[in-house]
Amino acid sequence: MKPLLISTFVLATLGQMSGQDQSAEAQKSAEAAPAAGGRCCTVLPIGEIKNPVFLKQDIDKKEAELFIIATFDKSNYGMNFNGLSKGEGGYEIPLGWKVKVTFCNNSDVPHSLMVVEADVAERKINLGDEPYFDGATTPKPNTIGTTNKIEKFEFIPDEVGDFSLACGFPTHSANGHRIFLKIKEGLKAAAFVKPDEKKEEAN
Ligand SMILES: [Cu+2]
Repeated sequence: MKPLLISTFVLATLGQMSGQDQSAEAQKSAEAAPAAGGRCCTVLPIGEIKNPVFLKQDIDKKEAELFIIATFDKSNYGMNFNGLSKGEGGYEIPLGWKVKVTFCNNSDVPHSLMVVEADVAERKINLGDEPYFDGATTPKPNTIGTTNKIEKFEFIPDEVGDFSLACGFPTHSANGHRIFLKIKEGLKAAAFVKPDEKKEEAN
């Protein structure tokens, strides 16, 4: 019985390896990603590489500037934005503000960024190429993705609700490559919220 068991195990292992070429590749690339803020440091304000700024805002002008980096670190196999994934953490933006996004992909794996409804981001395998708000996406988010390129876009959310800043590359968002975008009425300022700061920001 023993040799049979061994060969079955080997076959199973081999099958698994060939079937997972892509994710192994993704993982390898994620592991090869530079330290936080590394290759994408040019999208961050000068001097802020060690303590990166993910949000700047002008309350009088009602403008928020978001700096969002795909594969910021190794978490969630690199499928993270600014080190956050699975909708745990993200941005809160007051209704009607202008949102300016600077996006950079810090890995060789294609990633993109688009705004969709939170429940869609969580479930849908292919998010399509139409963002929820006009203009709220990198170019062709579900086909090209972007690799080592800085993309800028802006939009004005005109509806309150729970949205996601999600990676449009097929399967990524459902696998956690998304952070939240909450559009709120009566909010005085925009916020970048990490999971452990949730309570602090809730006011
Ligand atoms: Cu992605």
